[in-house]
Amino acid sequence: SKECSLIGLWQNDLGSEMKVMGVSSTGYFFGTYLTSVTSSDKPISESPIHGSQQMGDQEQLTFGFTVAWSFSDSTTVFVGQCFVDDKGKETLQTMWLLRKKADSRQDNWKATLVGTNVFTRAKYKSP
Ligand code: B9F
Repeated sequence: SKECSLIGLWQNDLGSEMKVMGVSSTGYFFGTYLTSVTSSDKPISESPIHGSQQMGDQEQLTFGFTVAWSFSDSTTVFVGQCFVDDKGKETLQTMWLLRKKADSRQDNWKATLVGTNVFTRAKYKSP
């Protein structure tokens, strides 16, 4: 059937990789996120993700998760929905908000970025 599970390795349109390692009976899930892009000088490293998914309709489930970047002081939240096409191909349509650390309250207005990402399943690559 056309069920969607978040568990596994996903790659988005930027080339970032998300690995969902487990989903609990309450819909809590966790894993790691390796972004392909950054704009800081610091090297990129894997960051933990923590999320929540609806446990009902597995075909078009909605979810959200947070990435607290391990290599910077910013945080991104994603919300999305899984869609499965006729051939069983799963896509995750998401929107994200990235909160940068503002140095002062006067800089608060420019501290949030917004965007979209589409994720599809990736093959596991050996390290
Ligand atoms: O690039 C971000 C970062 C934070 C402080 C310096 C660099 C952290 C990684 C964010 C990755 C985003 C994209 N990757 C992805 O898969 S999350 C949404 C996009 N989807 C740049 C300067 C200050 C803030 C951002 Fe920074």
